[in-house]
Amino acid sequence: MVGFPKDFLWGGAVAAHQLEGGWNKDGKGASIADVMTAGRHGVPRQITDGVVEGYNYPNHEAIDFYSRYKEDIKLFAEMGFKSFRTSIAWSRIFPNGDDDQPNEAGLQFYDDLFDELLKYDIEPVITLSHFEMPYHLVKKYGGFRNRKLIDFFVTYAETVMKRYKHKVKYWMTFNEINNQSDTTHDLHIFTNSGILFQEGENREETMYQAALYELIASAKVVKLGHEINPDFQIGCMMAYVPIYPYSCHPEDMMESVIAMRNRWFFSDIHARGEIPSYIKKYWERNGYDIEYTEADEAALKEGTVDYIGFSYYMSGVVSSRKIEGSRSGEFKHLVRNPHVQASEWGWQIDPVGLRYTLSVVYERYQKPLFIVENGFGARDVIEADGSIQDDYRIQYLKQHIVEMEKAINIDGVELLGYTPWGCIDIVSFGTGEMEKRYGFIYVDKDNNGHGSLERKRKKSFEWYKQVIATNGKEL
Ligand code: BGP
Repeated sequence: MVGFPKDFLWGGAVAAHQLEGGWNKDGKGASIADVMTAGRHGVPRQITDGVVEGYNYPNHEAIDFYSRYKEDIKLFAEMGFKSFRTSIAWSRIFPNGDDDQPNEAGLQFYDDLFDELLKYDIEPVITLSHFEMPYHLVKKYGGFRNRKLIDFFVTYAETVMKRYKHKVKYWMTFNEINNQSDTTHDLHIFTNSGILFQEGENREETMYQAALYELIASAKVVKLGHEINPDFQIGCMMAYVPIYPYSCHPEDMMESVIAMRNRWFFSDIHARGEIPSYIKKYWERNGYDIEYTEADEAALKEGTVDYIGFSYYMSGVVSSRKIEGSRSGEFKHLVRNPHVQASEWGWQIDPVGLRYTLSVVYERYQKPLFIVENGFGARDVIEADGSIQDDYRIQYLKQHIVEMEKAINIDGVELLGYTPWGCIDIVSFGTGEMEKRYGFIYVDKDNNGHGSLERKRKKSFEWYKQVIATNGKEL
């Protein structure tokens, strides 16, 4: 193994709503995440109409990072983190999203948080919106179905980029912006764009309009960020799931190309600065009336990203024909890949797919890449001696790091860093539960919200510390 670049940004990733807690402390307003219930045993999370008194929302307390961040950052520093990805909770800064002035207490919290990271030479890597739009923007404006959201997002981004321009260099705009392309999944359009579908409306047309407004907002923020500090590195953030063809049948190959294109058109716009012809054709063919102006197109062109950030967890398989056991939905016919294992949640474990994704995406955009999420969610068990032997997580991460190294040294990919997801146990996005754990650090809290919140190092803590100390040479 040749190894990693000397300044490779090894670290970990989280999101404000999944770990901070303090959901309404010091002036913070309710966000989208604060009105979502916990899922249970495969039942999807429900979206409540505002905060229902007495309901035990999983994200309200989370793991109380809001008051324990110094203790947690000390643990990240012990592992040797070079970077730490988290998000700024938009509604901590603008409680309603359309407030005339920002909330100073919210701004001060992130000043203190970034100072604590910089004390240990840990580079903050900041997501501007990680499914955390102020809930008021949903109720009053209808989320990103309303063009006004562009200005609200730009004002929020400008406020924090100016405030932290000497503390934060790496930014990204919308977390997994492409996850909303699956319009069969209410949660993703709600968390990404603040949209609650209305009876009888064309869900896909609404999604494309909202997504385009988000992409315009993102481009405006990239341009503005470079004016605030030319050293800023501002990226997009995609959920990349490579979709393989079920067979070498030409129609299966074409189906896999279409499936990936439909979800990756967001990064096409982020990286190239224009609406791709295949999407315009698709809108035309379906009679979608998507509103945008020449000024919007100019904004897209002027606001292309500096790097492509993305999450990688799994790969998928698609068939152009319905076959035994296939599942239809966002893509024509999804099929289980017989060559790979799957997690308890059905996520197909495919380390080689990460190398494939790195190569394909780098060739497509020729921009630096940043893996800002990767990890293995599991029900960790505390042994009789108090230890947590998460060898399965070490195995998963090791296999993916091996493929990353090949992408860099064989395929010539420029990779900025690697921040495994949930570096400390946090609330799962999909389930709203604690027991789908990703962390190097265990947190004593169960699905019912019971526990001391005590932190414990898992076996993977020492393993990852060694990986970082040897810059990826010792896995
Ligand atoms: C991604 C989100 C993260 C994180 C991750 C793991 O979609 O960007 O917020 O939650 O998924 O998902 P889960 O927590 O459902 O296992």
